[in-house]
Amino acid sequence: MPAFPEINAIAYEGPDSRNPLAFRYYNADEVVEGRTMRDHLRFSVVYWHTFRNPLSDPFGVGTAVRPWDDGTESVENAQNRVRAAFEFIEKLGAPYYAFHDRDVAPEGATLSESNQNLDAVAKVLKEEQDRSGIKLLWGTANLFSNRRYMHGAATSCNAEVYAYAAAQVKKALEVTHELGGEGYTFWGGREGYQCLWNTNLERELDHLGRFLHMAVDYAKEIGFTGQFYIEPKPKEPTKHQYDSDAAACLNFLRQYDLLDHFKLNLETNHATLAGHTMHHELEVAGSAGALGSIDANTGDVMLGWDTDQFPTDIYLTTQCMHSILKYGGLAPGGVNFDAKVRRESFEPVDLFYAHIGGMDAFARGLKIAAAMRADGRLQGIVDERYASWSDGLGADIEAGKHGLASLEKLMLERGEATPNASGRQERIENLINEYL
Ligand code: XLS
Ligand code: NI
Ligand code: NI
Repeated sequence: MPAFPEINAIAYEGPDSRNPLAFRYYNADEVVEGRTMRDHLRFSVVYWHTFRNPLSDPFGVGTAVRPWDDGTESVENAQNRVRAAFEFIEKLGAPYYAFHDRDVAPEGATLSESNQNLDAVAKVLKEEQDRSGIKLLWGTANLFSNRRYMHGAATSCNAEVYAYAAAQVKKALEVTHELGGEGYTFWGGREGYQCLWNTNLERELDHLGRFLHMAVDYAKEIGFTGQFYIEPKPKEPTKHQYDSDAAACLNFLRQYDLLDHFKLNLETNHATLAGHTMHHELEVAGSAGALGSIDANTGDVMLGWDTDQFPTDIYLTTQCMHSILKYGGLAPGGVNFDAKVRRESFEPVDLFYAHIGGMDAFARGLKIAAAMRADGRLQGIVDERYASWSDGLGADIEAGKHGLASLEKLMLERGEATPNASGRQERIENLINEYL
């Protein structure tokens, strides 16, 4: 029995379409800057929000209606859910998905039972991948929901919990590898602190560094060559998470000699929780050569938490795609919709509306960013702003031909530095609006 019997494959119908179950901008085969939209955007559906989130909140129970799900924690239900999930992803036309170990399979009474459950469900994931051609963007382990992880996992004060987390990551890596996963993500669920008085910060960070090295070593051992990611987030559920933003992650990776093995998976709502824009995070990661993948969502300006809404703001998606094109694209990463429908949007069809909207918003962002780059006016303003670095003095400084003394000598002769270029912010902001 199909899970979505009334819904056919979502087609591209163009901007004039009034069909809410069609794409108006995402045209998978359309070529932009020499690559298809499919290959630029590499859309991915997340298993946790789309198939496991009951749409509860701290004040109320779940509201989601999911006719294919019998509500039990049985392996059989988990296997049936996989078939529903792949029907959804296939009808949507997204080439990828992502999961946590505990989203796809129920946790058992012991670690070995949990591993067996995961194997039983991974078998169906593999069948469905082979049947549909849908691929795994990245896998991850849920090291935050279970009670044992109350103090964190790789930064827990309890060595036995650390060992359990290591075992869980080992298994999740094996399953990700078996399923041909193109990446593996570490999001620091509870890796942080609630209270500094009881926390040995130095020790916790050392443990985390060691943990990630163990994952890198084990990946090598089993021949997993996918990309490792760290996903920054400043807080929630902890008061402070160690991977607080892109800059903090880069510093951590550098300190523990992990930068060769990791890139960043940036999430919009995490950026804003950190007091940054997504644009900022993308530029920080991109300029360090560490832009890996994105968790595409958005927050709500009126709500201060990780609301994980679907992105529909064209200005935001244009900023994202402009930075992504600038730094050479996302592959093997992708645009992963780590987003959930609102609690009031409880019907199955809402999952389609949500993803279609996000995909169209990113397709538009891509086209606008590509048009801005082709037209070159923005780049022209930036080039002009930095013109003094292209030859003469600036080029000599960049080439390392100067020290403080030679620069002092020069400026004593010249007497004053003259401002030579306006920032042109307002002109640029007007220019961007021309494309929208
Ligand atoms: C939570 C994170 C999480 C990661 C995967 O805020 O976004 O969903 O993406 O563990
Ligand atoms: Ni995320
Ligand atoms: Ni999040």
